[in-house]
Amino acid sequence: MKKWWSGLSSREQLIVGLLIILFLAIFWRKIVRFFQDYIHKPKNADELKKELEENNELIQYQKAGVSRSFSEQTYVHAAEKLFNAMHGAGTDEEGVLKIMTFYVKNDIDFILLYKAFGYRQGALWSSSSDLRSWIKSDLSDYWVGMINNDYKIKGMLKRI
Ligand SMILES: [Ca+2]
Repeated sequence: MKKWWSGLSSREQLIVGLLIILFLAIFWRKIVRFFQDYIHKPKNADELKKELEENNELIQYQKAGVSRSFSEQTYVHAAEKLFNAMHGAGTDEEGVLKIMTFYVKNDIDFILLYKAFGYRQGALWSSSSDLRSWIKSDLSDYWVGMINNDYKIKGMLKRI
């Protein structure tokens, strides 16, 4: 590789360099997306379903007469939206609040969304953390309070 590179004239090196830059510029979003997916490994609805079948807490709530508001696929989708709203520089606080209150109408919904989010890494060098940690580290107490207040009003036991 090194030999091949030094065998090129400076004009050829320039052209190859420009082609590489052009390639990166065109496919940058896809490359980033590939690594993001690789890092946080989004769940699919079937994986979530399997995980929930063995969840004792969920079973307890179901016995108490609480039932889910949406399908597994919806929570997988909502978890992706949450991740996109918090991930990277800046955070869409209002977006997070909307998702956390619209898709969570009871404690079972919270468990489904929490499980769908799973443990995610913000960057290659950071450790993965759950939905609670993500929200607490990305949003101020004000926004966390708004979400928790909504849960309190709904008579839920769960809090961020
Ligand atoms: Ca952020």
